[in-house]
Amino acid sequence: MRLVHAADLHIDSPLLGLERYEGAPVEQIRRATRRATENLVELCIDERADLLLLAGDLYDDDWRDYSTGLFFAAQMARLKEAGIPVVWIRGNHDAASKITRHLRLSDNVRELSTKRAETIVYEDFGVAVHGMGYPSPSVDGSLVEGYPAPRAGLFNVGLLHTAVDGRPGHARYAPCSVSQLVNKGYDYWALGHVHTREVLHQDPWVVFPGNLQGRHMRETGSKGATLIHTDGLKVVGVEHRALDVVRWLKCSVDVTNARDLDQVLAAVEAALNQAAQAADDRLLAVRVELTGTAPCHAAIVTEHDQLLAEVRRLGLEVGAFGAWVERLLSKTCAAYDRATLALREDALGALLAAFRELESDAAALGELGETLAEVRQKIPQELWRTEDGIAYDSPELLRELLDEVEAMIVPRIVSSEEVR
Ligand SMILES: [Mn+2]
Repeated sequence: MRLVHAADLHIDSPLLGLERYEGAPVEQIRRATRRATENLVELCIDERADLLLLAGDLYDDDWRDYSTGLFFAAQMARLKEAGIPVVWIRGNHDAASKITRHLRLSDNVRELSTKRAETIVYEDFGVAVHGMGYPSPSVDGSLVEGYPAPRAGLFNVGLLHTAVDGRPGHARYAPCSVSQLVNKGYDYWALGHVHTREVLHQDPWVVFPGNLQGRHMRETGSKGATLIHTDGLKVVGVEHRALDVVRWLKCSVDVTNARDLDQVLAAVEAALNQAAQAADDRLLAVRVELTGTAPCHAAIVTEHDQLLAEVRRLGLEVGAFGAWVERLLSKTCAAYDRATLALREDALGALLAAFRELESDAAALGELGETLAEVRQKIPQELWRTEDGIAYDSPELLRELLDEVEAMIVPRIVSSEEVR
């Protein structure tokens, strides 16, 4: 028997952080969650799955119109055509109280109650699915105790949307422990909610398949569904199948040997091609980070806009579908010896000495912070009054800023023959 387990489809979720620029593959990205859902249906059909399990958050939010529901209904009808049943529960994103529009789905699809845990038995292939959906977006108590006892002689599956005992970045809904799940006596726990794939226990299996399609830079890497192979009541294989159409990733490029921007671009091009290959030529959504002690550090810093446009141009050509370049971060250092330069008895030596003095002098740092606080009153609040806004009174942050400023100024002063 083959079961497919997916969760967190988030159909029609807007992928975040996508700045529009000329040539950017905006349309492919906009449809990504739908195309990943189509891939899920194709996986079920190709693998001749006996059952598709969907563990919540099928929809990202209340539908803007019926298009979202019609899309999903069409996919369910394809599975009906192939004779594949589907069982699903609601999660925090598509809780009963949240979704105001409704569409009837084909009769191969069953939704488990949001009032109490219940069981659906598939006699023809010997599976009992137990589960309960979210009536409202926040379910703070544990649901596991209310789940029915396993049915003897059947393969028992628990369908549950939960953060288990807590996962970073995920609201702590329907908390429970892994041992609680294991002790329930089911053969497989098909979980949803956490977007990173994770196998929490084997035999019995407790699995987060991860979401179907990454939605922003914190959801990098391969995304998809879990395919379960069983032999009677025994699980003989559990495998991840990639179904995403846009692959988010951070691409770090070491440009230690780059003497000019042409060489930087050659290194970026090679890295992007490698990344596209590793992603089986999917469309990439990529953050490029330049690292290393680069002889052309000054050009990287001063020509940032030009370099970003060039990297985006490279992105248009990479792999079969190209790459959308989210950001270009320059974390390179200048190839000069700070200690030697600081010993010089000229303006540059004095400047470096001043930087060093400032960094180690708490009172001077405080004064600098006060000066910057005055500047702060002249800039819009949203630039600093946020969680990752600039805290001018933090000595660590001021030291970091000084390092950045030094890395910007010094390479411009040191003549090219002095840069080693
Ligand atoms: Mn969720």
